[in-house]
Amino acid sequence: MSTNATNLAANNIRILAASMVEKAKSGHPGGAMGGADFINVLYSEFLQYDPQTPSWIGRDRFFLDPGHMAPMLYAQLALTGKYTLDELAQLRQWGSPTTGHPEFEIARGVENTSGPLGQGHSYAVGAAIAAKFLAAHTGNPTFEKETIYAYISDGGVQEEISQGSARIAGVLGLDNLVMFYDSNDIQLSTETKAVMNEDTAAKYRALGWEVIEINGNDADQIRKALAQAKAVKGKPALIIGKCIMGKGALKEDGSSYERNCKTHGAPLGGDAYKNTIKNLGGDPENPFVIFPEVKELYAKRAEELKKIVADRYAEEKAWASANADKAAQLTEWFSGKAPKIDWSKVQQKDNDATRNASAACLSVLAEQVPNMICASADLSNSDKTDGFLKKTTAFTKGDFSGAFFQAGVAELTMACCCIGMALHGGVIPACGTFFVFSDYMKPAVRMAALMQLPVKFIWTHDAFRVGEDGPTHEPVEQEAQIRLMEKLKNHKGQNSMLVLRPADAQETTAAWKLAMENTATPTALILSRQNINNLPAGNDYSQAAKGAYIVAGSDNNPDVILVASGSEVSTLVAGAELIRKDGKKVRIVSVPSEGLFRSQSKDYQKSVLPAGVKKFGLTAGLPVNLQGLVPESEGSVWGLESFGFSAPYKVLDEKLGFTAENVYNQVKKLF
Ligand SMILES: Cc1ncc(C[n+]2csc(CCOP(=O)(O)OP(=O)(O)O)c2C)c(N)n1
Ligand SMILES: [Mg+2]
Repeated sequence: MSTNATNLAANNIRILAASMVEKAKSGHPGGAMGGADFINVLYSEFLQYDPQTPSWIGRDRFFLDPGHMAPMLYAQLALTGKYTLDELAQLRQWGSPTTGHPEFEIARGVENTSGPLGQGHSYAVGAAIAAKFLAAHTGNPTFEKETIYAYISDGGVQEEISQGSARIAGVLGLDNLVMFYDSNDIQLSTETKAVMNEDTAAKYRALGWEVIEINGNDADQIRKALAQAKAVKGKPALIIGKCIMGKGALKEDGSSYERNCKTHGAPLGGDAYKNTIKNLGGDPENPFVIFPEVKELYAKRAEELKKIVADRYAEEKAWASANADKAAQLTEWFSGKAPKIDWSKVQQKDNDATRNASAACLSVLAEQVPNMICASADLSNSDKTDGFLKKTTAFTKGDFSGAFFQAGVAELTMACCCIGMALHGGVIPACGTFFVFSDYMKPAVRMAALMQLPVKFIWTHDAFRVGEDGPTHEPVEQEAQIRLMEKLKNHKGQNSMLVLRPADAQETTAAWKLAMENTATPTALILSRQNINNLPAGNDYSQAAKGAYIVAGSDNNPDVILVASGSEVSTLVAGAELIRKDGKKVRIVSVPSEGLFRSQSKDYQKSVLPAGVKKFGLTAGLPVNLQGLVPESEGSVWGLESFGFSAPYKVLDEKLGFTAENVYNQVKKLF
């Protein structure tokens, strides 16, 4: 590789990145300019992808963690033809594909949305797990050859999630993972030394990584380090590149503008910009240009890739013809279509806790969905993901023949790894923990929703009825928080998430069916720890698919409609008995998902909850959970207004008013 052309290409990336930000009058030039040498060597010499088929399943994947370095990625992808120069010039503008931070779009070579620091490189860990899983479960040699690259910066290393991701990558010996750390000693508001003085290399070595330290602006050292990192066996590799923030930048007086916090998040500005572009060999009046030598460099790489990809396709084809069934299955897995499941195989016990009912579903899913991966953050026997685990084995270093991912006590790491698996494609990830700890996962859930990834979140111990553990473990406001994601629309105009809180064991099967059929967004299942009485006999559970429905045994022309989700529905059923004794007719509505219900026709919504009929809602969360369904003018909602208290749950039910008697008393007040 000609060093001149390589360095020229890196400068070309710097020119484009600085110019995008200058034109947008907003953005982050400094980091992008520092990282240009690495990304350029990676794309011009190492990354294996098919320029014609960006979705090729065996491609290497590049996960960017610091999304603020978007201009670096866009400039790089312009050199490989995925963005036009005009598109670069439209950075951060309405309707432009060059959004402020990169947004997941495989066709353009953007493997993940990034912005919240720390998450991006954790997706890479999940993707590396998915590749190992697919290699073990299909035998297709292409997955053995795939390398997952991650790019992390000081901010990502400082984020706590880096500890969890590095631990997992080390424990599982993910030698298909190569991470570059852009260590430029500068961050947004300070130099890094003001906030970190750890020995990062020693830290990652202690976590089981191979660590290589280089000058991150030296193409030759980058090249050698990448070759060395790719060859490492049995552990992930970290290349720590000392990079120069704002490399090549000059101030308006012509002095150096390198290693300066000011270049982190603002245009270089005026004469500083002009001096910088000239210094890098560009024309400030016409900066959106790809130099002929750089075009040639990438044309040459495109030719090399043709050969590389042709060989890989031939290898995949040979495997496919020798393994026709598996090949057909693999195509199905990567189609993203919902798997075919025989739900009649699920055996539910009467009056069971919905977490147990979920285990019954997971047990069948483990048998019937061979590309499903289930995870737990050290609670598998309590969140009942062990229903899945009992049918398989957990991943260990060198053995990915099972399908369970023990994430350890690291909920955000677990969620991000599952997102990474979904981004990789070919697998269906699910993960479980206590609902109260969904708080530790929320930033990842939001990203899964933004990226429209069908990750399944299993949250058990759904209410104050975890009583003995006390208020630290009692979810109260969590349901209200997560249901906000049902109200938020994604870019396709769909509810950004499906959130289901089933009312009994059978409704849990219906909820899992909806979760598995939902390939468009993440799904949450909110499940009880305690046993719940079955809904009345004859209940038509298929109606759960409408988000809310009239429970069997309801009276026609009701005087009052009782509304709840989850275990509170059975409390309403008990309360209805008392209300009927007063000669009133009662309807009970189970609402596993208000979001789904609001997506039904207005006629259906009105038929279930007609206006003008008195209503009463019961929720073990904040009253707001049901206030959209029970207008103040028509009734009242009984909910929880505090963190909860420590006591056995039956005592809490009494003290907090979650009893048939209180339902009766509250409804009586409406008349
Ligand atoms: C979770 C999260 N917290 C805060 C930010 C805001 N932020 C963006 S970049 C940055 C500093 C990053 O420093 P570094 O990673 O070293 O990038 P560099 O300045 O070197 O480009 C911060 C705090 C963010 N994007 N994500
Ligand atoms: Mg930095």
